[in-house]
Order: sequence, then structure tokens, then C-alpha cells
Amino acid sequence: TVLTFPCYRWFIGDTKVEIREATAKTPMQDSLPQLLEHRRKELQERQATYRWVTWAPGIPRCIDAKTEADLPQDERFDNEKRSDFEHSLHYALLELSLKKLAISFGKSWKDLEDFKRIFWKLRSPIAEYCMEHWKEDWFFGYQCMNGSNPRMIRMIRKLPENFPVLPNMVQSSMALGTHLDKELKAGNIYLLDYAIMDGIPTNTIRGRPQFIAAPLCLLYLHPDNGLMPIAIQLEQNPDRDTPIFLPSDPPLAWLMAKMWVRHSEFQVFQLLSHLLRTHLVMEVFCVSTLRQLPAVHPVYKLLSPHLRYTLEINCRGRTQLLSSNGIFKRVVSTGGDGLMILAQREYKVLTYRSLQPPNDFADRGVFQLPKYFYRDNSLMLWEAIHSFVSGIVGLYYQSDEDVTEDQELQAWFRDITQEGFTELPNFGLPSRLTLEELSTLLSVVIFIATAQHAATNNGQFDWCAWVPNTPCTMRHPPPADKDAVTMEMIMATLPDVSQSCVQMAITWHLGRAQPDAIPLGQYTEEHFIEGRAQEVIDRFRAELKEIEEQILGQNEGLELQYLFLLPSRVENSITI
Ligand code: OYP
Repeated sequence: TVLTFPCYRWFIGDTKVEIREATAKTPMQDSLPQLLEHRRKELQERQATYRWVTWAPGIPRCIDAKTEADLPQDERFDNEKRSDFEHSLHYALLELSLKKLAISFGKSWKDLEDFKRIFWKLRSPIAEYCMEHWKEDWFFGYQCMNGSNPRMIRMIRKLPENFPVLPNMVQSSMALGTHLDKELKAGNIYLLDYAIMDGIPTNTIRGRPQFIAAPLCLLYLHPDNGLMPIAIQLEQNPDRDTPIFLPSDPPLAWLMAKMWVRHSEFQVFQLLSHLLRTHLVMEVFCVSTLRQLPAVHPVYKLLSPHLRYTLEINCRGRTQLLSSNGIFKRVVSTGGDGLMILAQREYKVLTYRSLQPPNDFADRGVFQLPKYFYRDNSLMLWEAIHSFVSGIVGLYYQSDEDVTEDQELQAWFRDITQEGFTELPNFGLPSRLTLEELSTLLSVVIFIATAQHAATNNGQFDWCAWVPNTPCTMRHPPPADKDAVTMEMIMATLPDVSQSCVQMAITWHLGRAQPDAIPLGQYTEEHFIEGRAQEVIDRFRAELKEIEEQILGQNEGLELQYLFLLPSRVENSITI
């Protein structure tokens, strides 16, 4: 059943009066003084209820609530969602504590096969595929494009100065008849650079220090084999003895180097791509929308379905995952001070441009990469969302003046730029919102809440369940000597049994399909009642359906399918 959403609420004495069905109106379109007065009062109340707070300096501001219990009822999980969330977590943690027990009674943690001993029931086809193929170089390359963190890879035309790879070092990785310089010119050389990890303070877990590296990884788009890693350096400031690891090295040394890259990947993926660039960015839009737009405002009606449950999941994340005694502190190398410093570094360089898929791909130079399904699917969804948003916006605003004159919308925009994204002079939001910019901004908001979150969140179990593929911590420093890498050293470095179990439990809990998910473009509450808006929505749904079929078609017969951006699997909002 679809409920209409109350647009106006009054009290006559103690009796609540609600007008549920109201055409969306900007303040200029609302002419009755009583209704205008209602808008003003509603906002006053909302601003008293939803307040900004600085959780930590140098990152987006968030909702003033110590825990989810402080949130107004409207923002809370419903009973079903809450009990599912709590049960699933307990289930996962319980199963894993059984595994831990089994292992401590059993034999050892001696070689990589031992990870199979905690790889029981919580499984997925991709996780199992990963377990079989994680050591292969093409698989490493594939994950840069279609894993859970598909935004790191960039094309380069010249090598970074701090990464002195010589053409002869990588010659054996090249196709016949070519060499590094030629391939750099041709645009076939790519880079992963984890400079942002350099010098991040490391966690201490049960008295033991954990370790972090800041790797650089060079990749080559091989004409037959696809994207392949060809050189890895684990430090940003090399000296003469800093090794550059190569595929031709002793197999364990090369494997260890790749694992160090993947360990940085875990941190950047979870804290920057996932937490900062989806959860925390969306929270700014949640709070400003709740504070500044009355329920009858078209932009409120447009965004409201994309804000569901985000405040609660973020509160839970802050208290249970990221707090000084949370999951990160207990098992992740960036737990403690590290995670916040990392987020602050990324926030400083976060740009509005990078949040818009077409610009992001252009800036990273990745339009030529074949089989970059994340890119192809994102662009399809971006186009569909953008034309949907422009359609809705066009119903209520005809000119730039309509946009500038809407005082509520302007206050909303000010809240975003001045209250939410504070300390961010180079974010790059336009200083004045035009009609076109309004459509772009709203598309960015909806894209992040839906597609971008799905692409980062939904694969986390698939790609992190096989712990050696994406380790959450490292218990020994990176190797300085290629010839000294042994299996014993690898096992002593990778997460221990208990850290591995927690990594599996939490990523399963967050990555599994949500039972009460509302897919992109579906609405359980009816906000827009006018026929013209309904037509725009119907067109959007038809487009999503086409995209669904197109993506299914592309995946037919693929050994590794990319389905994270299948519209039916993309949620309308960040609920987990
Ligand atoms: C909230 O105490 C969230 O058991 C997850 O956070 C898990 C809990 C609570 C329960 C923790 C407990 C959701 C919102 C968010 C986010 C983005 C970052 C996600 C990082 C996941 C990292 C997994 C770490 C595994 C070692």
C-alpha cells in the first residue's frame, strides 16, 4: 500500500489535522497566507529538532544526536529493520565465534589454506571465486575496476617522481614489441597511489602494534591479458634500498606486495570511498533538507525517499564502528586516531567535481579501459537520474530567477555549503545556484545515495570475505628484502583468526541484501500527487527497467558478473 505523505499538519486544540494530498509548491507558488505561515512554523520546529553538530573537525558536520536513540521517531528504523539489523549482526558474530573456538581447539594458523577454516557458511559466489583466484594478477587488475573501490585507478602519462620504475624492470610484463615509454604515451599505463596513507598513525591491538604502508602500484593494460599490475613500491619516499616488487620476483614476495596494496585498499575503500564519500556526504544533505525545506516543497518531495534511515545508520556507525572502543579500534590498523586523520585528509581534497561520474571518469582518464563495468553502469544510471531530476525540477522552476527567488531553496543551499561542508574552500560547489546547477546538484545527491553507495557497499563481503584478498590490518611491517619473504612471515602479518572473523562478520552484515530494501525509483510513500510529476516518475522507471535488461544482457555468460548496479539491487537510500 502506498501512503501519501502528510504535507501540512495543524493542531486545532489537541486535534491533529493533516493535509496529505497537496501539490508540490515552491514558496512563490504558495499564495495563501495561512499556508505560508504553516511553512514558516514547520521549518522553525524542524530546525529545533534537527541541529548540526561537529562530530570531529575537518570532516562534514552531522546530526546532533549522541546515539540513534536521540533521533526523532521519523528518522528511526522501524521494528522490522531494527530487529533484522540486530539479529543479523548477532548471527554473524556468533557463527564466527564458533569458528574461532573450533580453530583454537584445532590446529594452526600456518598457511593461507587455514583461512578456509573460517570460510564456512557465510559465503557468496564472488567470495568463493575470490578464494580461488585472488593470487592471479589479472584478478588484482579486475578488482581495481569492478571491485568495491572502483575509483582509485587512474591513467598516467608519466611516472611519479617518487616511483622510479625503469623500463627494463617491467619489460617482461609488456606485450611483444613494445616498452614502458611507448605504452605511457599510448595511454596504457595506470596507477594506484595510496599517498594519503603515508604517516597515518597506527592502531595498537591488545598491546601489539599494527602496521600501515603507503604503496604505489603500476598497472599495464595488456592487449591480451587486460589490466595487470607490473610494479609495486610500498613507500612514498624511497631510498636506494627500497625494493620495487615485480611479477618476476619470488612468488611469495610478489604476493606479499600485492597484499600490502590490498591492505591500503581496505582502509581507503571503507573510510574514504564508503564512509566519507557516501555516508557522511549524504548526511549533510539529510540534515539540510530536514531543516530547510517544508514537506510540501518539491525538492523535499524529491529527496525524501533518498534520506530514509541514513541518520540512524550513521549514528550507529559512529557509536559502534568508529568510536574509541568500536570495531575499528578492535581489529583495523587505522583504528584509533588513524581513521579520523585519514578522513580529514581526504575531506580537504574532496571536490564536488569528483562526485559527478562523467567528470570523475574524465579526470582519471579511464574512458579507454575495457570491461570497466562500474564506469559503464554508473554512466547509464547517472544519465537516467539526471534526466529524471531535470524533469521534476522543470515542473516547478522555469528560469534561473525562479531558483534564486526561492528563499527556502537558497537557505537549504546555504545550509549545505556553510553549515554542512564547512572548512572546505575548494569543494567547488557553484556559489550561485542556477536552474541547471540545481538539477546537477540534486542528481549528485540521488546518485550518491543510490548508485554510488550500492557500488561501494554491496560488494564488500564478496571482496573482503576472503581476508588475504583485502586484509583489515597488518601485524608486521612491510618486507624490506624480497628474498626474505616466507609463508610464516605472511601468516604472522595478515590478520589473526579473531580479526579475520570480525572482518567477515561485519562485511557480511553490511553487504548482504537488505530484506526491507526499497529499490531505486520505487516509492512506498507517495509524495508527488500531480499527474505531470507522475509521468516523469514513470519515464524514470521505464528507463531503469531498460538499464536492468541491458546490464543483465551484458553479464550473460560472464564468469564474474558485475551486478552491483543492477537497478533492482540498488537501494533508494543509504540504509546500511
Ligand atoms: C553500524 O558493534 C554499522 O557490532 C555497522 O555503520 C556495524 C555496526 C554498526 C555494528 C558494530 C558492532 C554501520 C555505518 C557505516 C559505514 C561505512 C563504513 C563501513 C565500514 C565497515 C568496515 C568493516 C570493518 C571490518 C573489520
